[in-house]
Amino acid sequence: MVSSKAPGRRQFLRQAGSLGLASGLGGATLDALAAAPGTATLPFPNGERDLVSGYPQKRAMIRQTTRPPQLETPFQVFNESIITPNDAFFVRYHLANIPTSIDVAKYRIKVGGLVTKPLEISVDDLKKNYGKPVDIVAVTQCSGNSRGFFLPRVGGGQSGNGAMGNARWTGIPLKRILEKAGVGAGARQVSFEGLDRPVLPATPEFVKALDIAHAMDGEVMLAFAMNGADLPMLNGYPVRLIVPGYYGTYWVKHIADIKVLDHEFDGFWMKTAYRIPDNETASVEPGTAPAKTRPIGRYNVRSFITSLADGAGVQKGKPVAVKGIAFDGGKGIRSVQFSADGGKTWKNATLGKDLGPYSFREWRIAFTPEHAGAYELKVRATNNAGQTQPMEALWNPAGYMRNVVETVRVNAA
Ligand SMILES: Nc1nc2c(c(=O)[nH]1)N[C@H]1C(S)=C(S)[C@@H](COP(=O)(O)O)O[C@H]1N2
Ligand SMILES: [Mo]
Repeated sequence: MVSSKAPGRRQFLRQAGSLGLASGLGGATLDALAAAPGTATLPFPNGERDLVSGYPQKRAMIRQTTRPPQLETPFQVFNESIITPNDAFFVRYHLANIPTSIDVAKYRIKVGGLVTKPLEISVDDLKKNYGKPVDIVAVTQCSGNSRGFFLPRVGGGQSGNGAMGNARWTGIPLKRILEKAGVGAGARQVSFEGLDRPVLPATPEFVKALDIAHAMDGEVMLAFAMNGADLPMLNGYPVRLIVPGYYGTYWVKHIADIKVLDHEFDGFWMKTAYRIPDNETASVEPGTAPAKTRPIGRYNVRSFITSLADGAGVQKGKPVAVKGIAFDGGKGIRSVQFSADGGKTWKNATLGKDLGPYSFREWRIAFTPEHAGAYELKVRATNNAGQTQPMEALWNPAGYMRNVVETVRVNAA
């Protein structure tokens, strides 16, 4: 949870207005735009962060890094709505040379490699010539979401739980595009690259790849809208890849190059980075290294209490309406259980509206603290495959795929 000296709404509006942030990044440097008006404290040692207003198309966000911009969503946003608003959606980049304005008239998505008919697709083309656009509600979650909670601590961005978001994406299934291009026999993978570039030539470009069958599954898509609006610049304007159920690393932003390959792609961001222990739980004994790794894949099951912050006070004898969110990698959430006694006993929560298997699922339950004192509230979700969250956190050296029953402590008086 975030305890913040957040700037008031009025102050934020004044700052945003004076900087003229309505469209694009306007050539100003991002660091100049984003003054540091407040602080947020993530609940682990060294969790102090700037809470920054002024990033284009963004409300006050928790800044993890400046160059490239990495912004985390303040956790209370997840209690406001099951869909994460575009202006609160987290931002993650690897390379500092990111696009700050894009001329859509000139923008093209190149489709090449092992295809019979290479394509150059404009945004207009994509919207008009590839059939009826489809909608999917899907969570984007960074592999390193919640990394700051790993014990022993691990290197990398020390995120709280806000490197995730849930949006309604509109676009064209990649399958239709690859079919039009004509995938050659012997195709193994498809690689994806955006418009961002490294600052130094020695840094590998950010290129990701999916197996051909996955790329053609009809769900992976090129999205041009997010929650009914253009994508914010920092979330991949004008078009990004959507890979439902898979960690955010595959959701390439400002997509520019799609290549069908006759081999397994072996670039840095597949072969070296974003790999997990190659076993069922994607984990190893804390402090040890895995013998074998594989590329990161689908989300595990997670659930959170969003309506109560750790350390909150509640009233003895008075029912508290507790709510939160749950999600998984695409099987869908079957049930959510809640415990008010540190996990000794559990009750089923009521699930909210089903927005599809890739969406956040809301849950609710009433809890009455009968006596004064400390309560350890826990939440545990189970998906339709019977997978759930462990009581003890799983560990891996990269701090990916945080997986544990989450706890919120409250005091009744
Ligand atoms: N072009 C580009 N796309 C990218 C990245 C990047 O560095 N460059 N980072 C990926 C990672 S690791 C994540 S978690 C998601 C984050 O998406 P968001 O910034 O819209 O929240 O974008 C993915 N797509
Ligand atoms: Mo990520």
